[in-house]
Amino acid sequence: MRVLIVAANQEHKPDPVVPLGAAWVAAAAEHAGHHVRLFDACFLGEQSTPLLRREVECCDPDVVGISLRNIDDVAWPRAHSYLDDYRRVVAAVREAAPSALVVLGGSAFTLMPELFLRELGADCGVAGEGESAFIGLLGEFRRRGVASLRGRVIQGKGTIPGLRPALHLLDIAQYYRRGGALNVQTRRGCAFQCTYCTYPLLEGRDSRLRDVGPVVDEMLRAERDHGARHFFIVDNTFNQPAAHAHAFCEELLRRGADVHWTAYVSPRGLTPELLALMARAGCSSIEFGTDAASPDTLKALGKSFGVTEILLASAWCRDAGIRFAHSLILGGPDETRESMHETVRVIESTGATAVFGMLGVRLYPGTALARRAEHEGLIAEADLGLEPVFYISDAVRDELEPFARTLKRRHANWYFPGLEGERWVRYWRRRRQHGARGPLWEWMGQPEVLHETGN
Ligand code: B12
Repeated sequence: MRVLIVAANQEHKPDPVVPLGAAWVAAAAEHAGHHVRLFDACFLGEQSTPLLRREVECCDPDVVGISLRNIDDVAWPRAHSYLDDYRRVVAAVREAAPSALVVLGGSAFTLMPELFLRELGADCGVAGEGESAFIGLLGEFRRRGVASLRGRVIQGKGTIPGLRPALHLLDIAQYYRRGGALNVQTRRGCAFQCTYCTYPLLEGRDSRLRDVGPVVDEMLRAERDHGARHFFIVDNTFNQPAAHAHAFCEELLRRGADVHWTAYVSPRGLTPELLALMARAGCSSIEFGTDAASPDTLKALGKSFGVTEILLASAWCRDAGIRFAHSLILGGPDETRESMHETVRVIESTGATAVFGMLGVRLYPGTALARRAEHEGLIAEADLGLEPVFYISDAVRDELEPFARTLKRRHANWYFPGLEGERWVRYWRRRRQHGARGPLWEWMGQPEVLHETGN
């Protein structure tokens, strides 16, 4: 069959990111013998809708799979929703190919599948891991047509051994030039119990590891074909299980890979030995999903580590020469003025290269925090819709934004997505044009950067 995969994401903040999920699903369909094309909206701006319409008209697909990555940017108090973009995508597809089967998938879709199906008027969708499920769905469509699929949400589970993301269908060179890194996945699954977090809902709780050989092959192939030497490891937690992280680093060293990479790391179970090994294997920076650094808020967020681990992990990064960022959630459950100040004091003391501050917590159905919000009378879990609703502790509601603005003035390397204008974007774009690679926050604290961005 003729299959068109549409990667609908157009967000460029903090960087344009390769639509890896769409590329995996496209690879699965190719592997099953279908004729596959991939339409990527990322760099097309306002032209994307007419171009998509033309693409659909000309390739006349039997099935159009649309990958929805983000629902919104989670950036209180100025959260931006991507829903209108998605409406335009589906409308263009429907107009140009009225009889094609329209299938939704991706992380945004997985979080609220029924709502997306209804809101966008698609035929059906795959929630979760897409590869095997999408092929199964194509088979069913071929055998029985649309009737048995209409309105269905299929729970995806399982990938195809040996499959590689279909990067040849994407403009990888442009992603590397404008995004500064390519992305790679070494494992799926999250067993942590953070009360607000969607990762177990998206990826499942059980850990599925890729063989490290093919992962490193993928990186070296990107280097050979596109000169790419900077990578972002998209694993929700790179160092769980630690043995896999060790194996990945050993493989990079064994193959003599001369690459730089960034990963999400948890302070939980981290050791100075692993950090030193990561540094030798090219890890240049780490993002910690720290969230808070006061015992009460860490507990309310269900974090699996304490303040001591945060301080140790930071000190070990400094020793290993790895730049590191702490990502914080201020104003979430059980937050008080005291706990907020405590978090800030601890994080200031870590000497982090950068700090990202999210304000309040976006609520998702299926999380412990959504149940708590219902219990507290904020909103019924069933009423959580596509427009973002944030949990903000009453004790700090009024002072949250002014406090964050004070922090932003005090620290030029603290970044609050909900409070930023276009200053950093302009600066980052300039750096990329001059060939800067890797995450741009790696430079955030440096004097010349502060000067240039007008802090
Ligand atoms: C790594 C990551 C990042 C990195 C990306 C780095 C990089 N170079 O790639 C960084 C830090 C830059 C980042 C930024 C942002 N992120 Co982010 N990120 C993630 C994370 C942890 C993994 C994404 C990933 O690559 N997964 C691996 C791929 C292979 O999986 P996948 O895309 O889900 O695809 C699978 C399935 O979804 C499905 N599928 C996908 N497409 C399709 C299509 C069809 C037809 C089918 C059938 C199936 C299917 O099959 C695929 C393979 O199994 C997810 C959370 C998570 N655990 O998924 C959040 C996540 C995607 N991010 C999210 C958000 C909000 C953002 C930001 C907007 C935050 C911000 N304000 O800055 C930005 C947007 C950036 C952008 N340009 O779009 C949200 C999106 C949901 C939401 N609330 O809207 C997520 C889900 C986290 C969350 N809060 O729940 N992110």
